[in-house]
Amino acid sequence: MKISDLELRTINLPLVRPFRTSFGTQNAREVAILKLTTGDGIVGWSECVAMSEPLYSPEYVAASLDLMRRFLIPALKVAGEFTVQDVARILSPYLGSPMAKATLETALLDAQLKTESTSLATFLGANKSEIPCGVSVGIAPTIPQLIDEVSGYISDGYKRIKLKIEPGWDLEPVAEVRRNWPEIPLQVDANQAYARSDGELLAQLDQFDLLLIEQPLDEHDILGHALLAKQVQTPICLDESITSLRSAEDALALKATTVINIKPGRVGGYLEAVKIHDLCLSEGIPVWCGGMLETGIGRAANVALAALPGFTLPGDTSASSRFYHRDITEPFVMHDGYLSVPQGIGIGVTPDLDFLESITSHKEIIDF
Ligand code: SMG
Ligand code: MG
Repeated sequence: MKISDLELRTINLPLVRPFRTSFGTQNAREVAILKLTTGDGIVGWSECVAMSEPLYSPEYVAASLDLMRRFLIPALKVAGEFTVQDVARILSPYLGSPMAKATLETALLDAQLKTESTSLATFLGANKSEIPCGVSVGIAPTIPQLIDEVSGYISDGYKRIKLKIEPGWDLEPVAEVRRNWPEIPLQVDANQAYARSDGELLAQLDQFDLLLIEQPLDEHDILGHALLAKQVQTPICLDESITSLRSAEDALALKATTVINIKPGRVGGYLEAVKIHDLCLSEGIPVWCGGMLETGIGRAANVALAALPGFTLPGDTSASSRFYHRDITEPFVMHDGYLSVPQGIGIGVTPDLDFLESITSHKEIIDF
């Protein structure tokens, strides 16, 4: 494949309600969107999952854009003609920034699959045409407000609830949700907010029959997670710590995690995500697809990934309406708690260009 030009843009979408996690509150989603045109005029789309600020990960929107512009895109220009399988290797001299790398690889993948008339789901190895959906619920101002929000999601049909927790917002909200819905599959996500010394506190979550505790400790604290896993009965699931196949292998070997949250952007793209899936499938480790408040572009690709056989737990693959009044693609609408896997070629969706233009704050075209 030969690239003719790339269009990088930044858009801003308001959230339907503030989303509070242990590291901050978000009221809107700033997203970098990439449009890639090949020499044959085939267009590929992708989005960068980096957030506006380096709070979830070291990467953030402006940094990803800078890296793409300054290093990654020039490296692709030098490479000239290549396939999507070559992209990670071409970009590998530049350290870190898996989200920027995933953005480039995914747009190329969309374009390449369009030329091959194949859907992303088929290409990745999906064996389902619909996937069960979970929803991630932010830290609420009060417990009654949390119960109200969860109640809405349960009426919407969500199959699994994930509660964001932090010190001071853990045992009580989890107890109340569990009391109201004794049977609902429930899990929690701390986004690194606890310390190794919090083992006893976290062990008290065992009584609520949770599916897992996601990323309780610092992303670099693999040993801490392994020690914690001996102290709590609830499975530990790593998110931020898993940045590659190798880091997944290490965390599994060290027994720091027994479930993995796979986010393609965090691991450098869908090809690496499939490798982690394959490793976990062969080792009997359940995986699920994480979410980064994606627009329809990223959501389409995530839903395809979540349709692979090893994704045995519902992911943070919610409907467009979970975060957005209006999505940039046809909205993802849930039916009985399931989303349909896009069947079209490539990622299977394209954005509404007029709407995209109306919410664009920055746009640049890079010729090859
Ligand atoms: O897209 O449904 C979604 C968001 C899911 O909680 C979610 N993501 O740590 O898993 C996580 C967070 C990262 C983004 S929080 C701003
Ligand atoms: Mg998480």
